[in-house]
Amino acid sequence: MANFRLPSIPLLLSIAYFCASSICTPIDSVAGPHTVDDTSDLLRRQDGIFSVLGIAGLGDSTIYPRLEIRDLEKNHPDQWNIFLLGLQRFQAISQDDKLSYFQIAGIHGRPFVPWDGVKGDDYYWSRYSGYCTHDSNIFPTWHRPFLALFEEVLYLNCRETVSALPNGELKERYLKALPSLRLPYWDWAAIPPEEEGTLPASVQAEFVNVTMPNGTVTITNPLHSYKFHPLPDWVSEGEERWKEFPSTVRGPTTADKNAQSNNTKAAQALQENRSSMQARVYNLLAMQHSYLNMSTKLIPGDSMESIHGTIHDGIGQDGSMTWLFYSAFDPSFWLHHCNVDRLLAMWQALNPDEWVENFTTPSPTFYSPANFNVNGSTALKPFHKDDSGNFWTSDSIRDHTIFGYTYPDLLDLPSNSTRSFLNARGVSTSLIARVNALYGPNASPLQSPELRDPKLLARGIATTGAPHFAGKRQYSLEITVREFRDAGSLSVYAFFGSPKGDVEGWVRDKGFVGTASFLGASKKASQRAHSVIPLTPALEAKARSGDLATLGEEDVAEYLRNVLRWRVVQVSCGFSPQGSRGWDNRTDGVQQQNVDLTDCETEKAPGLEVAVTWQEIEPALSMDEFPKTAGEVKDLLCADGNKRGHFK
Ligand SMILES: *[C@@H]1O[C@H](CO)[C@@H](O)[C@H](O)[C@H]1NC(C)=O
Ligand SMILES: *[C@@H]1O[C@H](CO)[C@@H](O)[C@H](O)[C@H]1NC(C)=O
Ligand SMILES: *[C@@H]1O[C@H](CO)[C@@H](O)[C@H](O)[C@H]1NC(C)=O
Ligand SMILES: *[C@@H]1O[C@H](CO)[C@@H](O)[C@H](O)[C@H]1NC(C)=O
Ligand SMILES: *[C@@H]1O[C@H](CO)[C@@H](O)[C@H](O)[C@H]1NC(C)=O
Ligand SMILES: *[C@@H]1O[C@H](CO)[C@@H](O)[C@H](O)[C@H]1NC(C)=O
Ligand SMILES: *[C@@H]1O[C@H](CO)[C@@H](O)[C@H](O)[C@H]1NC(C)=O
Ligand SMILES: *[C@@H]1O[C@H](CO)[C@@H](O)[C@H](O)[C@H]1NC(C)=O
Ligand SMILES: *[C@@H]1O[C@H](CO)[C@@H](O)[C@H](O)[C@H]1NC(C)=O
Ligand SMILES: [Cu+2]
Repeated sequence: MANFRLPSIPLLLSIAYFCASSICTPIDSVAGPHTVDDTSDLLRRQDGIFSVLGIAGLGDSTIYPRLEIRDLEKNHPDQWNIFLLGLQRFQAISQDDKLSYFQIAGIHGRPFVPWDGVKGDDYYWSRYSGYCTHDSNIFPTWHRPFLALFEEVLYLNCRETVSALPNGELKERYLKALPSLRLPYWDWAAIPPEEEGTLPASVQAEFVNVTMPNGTVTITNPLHSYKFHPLPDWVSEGEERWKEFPSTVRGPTTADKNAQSNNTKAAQALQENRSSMQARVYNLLAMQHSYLNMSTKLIPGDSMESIHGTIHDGIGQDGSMTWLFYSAFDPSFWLHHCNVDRLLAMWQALNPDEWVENFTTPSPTFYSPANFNVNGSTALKPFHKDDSGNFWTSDSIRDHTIFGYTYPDLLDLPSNSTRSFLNARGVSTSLIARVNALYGPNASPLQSPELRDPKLLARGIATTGAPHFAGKRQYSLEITVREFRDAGSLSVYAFFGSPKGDVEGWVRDKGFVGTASFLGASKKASQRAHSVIPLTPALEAKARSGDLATLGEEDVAEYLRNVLRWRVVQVSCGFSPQGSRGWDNRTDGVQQQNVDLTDCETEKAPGLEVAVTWQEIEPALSMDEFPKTAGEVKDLLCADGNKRGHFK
């Protein structure tokens, strides 16, 4: 890696150099005097190729952990303050600048323009896609250098913010805190700390307090939204509201420029669905040992991509995060994807021999056509690895620590080698215990170790979402759709018993079992996509309460035939100003937002298939073990081409 690194220059000097580049647009509370010196390394990198090196490329290659956002806020207040101030500064940079928040976020979806000079090939799709890779086994790996780029430029902004402070005690403290600052992750699957919800308050608040040399200053919270400056003239897909929204929005209250975020709505959705997400994360880490199957929703069964899509939908609530094209502008995108990268790193440590292999990815991107063959050495564009124009590949980012970060879950594992691949046997034992503690059937609330207390641990056991496998069976509701992009997201809800009322109240319905979402994306391309709603925890609860005689497959089949109901909800196909007031009930189980559907080119839930599968499981006998799958996944109930919302 040494040849990729910039020369190590003393911090203050490098700040001055950094300042010379045009990315130093002064902004309100953190503005300071800047000197101009066009020999800046960063300026050079900006004009030529920007090699994505992560924070490790900025002169100090020490590996520090990315922390959970609540841990950062509570236990590392100096880093927390610097993070907020640096993010505020980053967001204020002119949208004309290659290293602006706008342009870096814009790599993912809109505005569909080249970044760092990496052109799309000259085919149709470049006009309808960003660079982000979905529907692919390189979905998890493409986002790794993307995050490293964001983290590096965020860090540069943090560094500049600190350097602009007047000399004094606080500046000294911030200078000390800076080197260990990394992008935080948001763990949306773990049981949140007591008195906190799944969506951290710090992500919802419109304003936030930061400590400045003159005392506490209240600033606009850069985690709440990104405010476009100016708002681009989006070419929207029949959705005029994007041309109006002045900032990113979650659960937009209107379809015009007055739209506000309804973070309460997003927080509720995430809260009510959390235990289902815990079970999905647990099943993926504990029992999915194939890289391909883990990575993409194109393979039957649950996947990182599917799980991640459900969270996009949960926080988006038909706002920015719900749409691939606009999602990366919402600051929560970075916290969410940081967690996805963390889950990938954990999965890798648990399955060190599994990795990207040849695959044909059906969905085109800005730089790749439909049915593109990818493998471990496929370039992850537009992320340059060096000044000669080489790109990062899945193989070359396999070890995440090259970018100067790791995750707390991977620290102090039995093997003390942090840079090389971890010894499978040694690592697993300890990492398995950590995964069990966070996501397993006896999980405890998310806390930094020093905050753990027995009261909270006891609460964790009562609110767990992961299966115990007492019945030695895993039951899953497998959902397949032929995604029609351009038509927003599809969500499938499962219940024991028919849900009451309208969709808003469904997650609080006493029979609610779980939900799975498929993200909306670009036009026309369509393929079969898969997701899973775990049924085992809910069935185990029914067996405990006596409603279900046994967890054997005959009893379960009979029970589910009688009680299982599903509903399919389509969001974002146009926008109804009256919100979700206009849902109609269809006999086929598809609930449709009651809006003009002329922009949607396909039928309403194409190719929907719903099935219950089961598999034998050997339960874990200790915290150092995972449950093991035994034998094939078998079908229990199927409803192919039958969209009535139940099996009977
Ligand atoms: C502290 O300084 C900032 C500008 O750096 C200013 O916006 C803020 O009002 C000041 N706060 C107090 C309490 O003086
Ligand atoms: C900021 O701090 C002030 C004074 O401590 C407090 O009144 C206010 O509620 C805080 N604001 C936020 C957004 O936390
Ligand atoms: C926000 O969402 C909540 C929960 O869905 C709802 O009760 C509330 O009325 C909404 N607020 C606004 C301003 O739309
Ligand atoms: C991956 O998924 C495919 C399709 O469902 C299945 O046939 C295969 O057994 C799975 N592989 C593993 C290792 O789980
Ligand atoms: C949870 O439920 C809400 C409905 O309240 C839904 O919009 C959302 O997609 C679901 N999933 C998540 C992860 O929040
Ligand atoms: C991937 O395809 C290449 C040829 O395109 C072949 O040489 C290689 O063996 C394949 N690898 C796997 C794992 O199938
Ligand atoms: C890997 O994929 C790239 C395109 O994504 C292709 O050019 C290359 O030939 C592939 N390599 C192998 C060994 O298949
Ligand atoms: C860590 O590694 C070093 C050398 O790589 C070795 O000397 C040391 O004993 C190891 N420590 C532990 C606790 O394994
Ligand atoms: C839809 O069904 C629910 C109960 O299942 C009922 O309360 C509601 O009025 C129905 N809505 C319409 C528009 O028919
Ligand atoms: Cu995403």
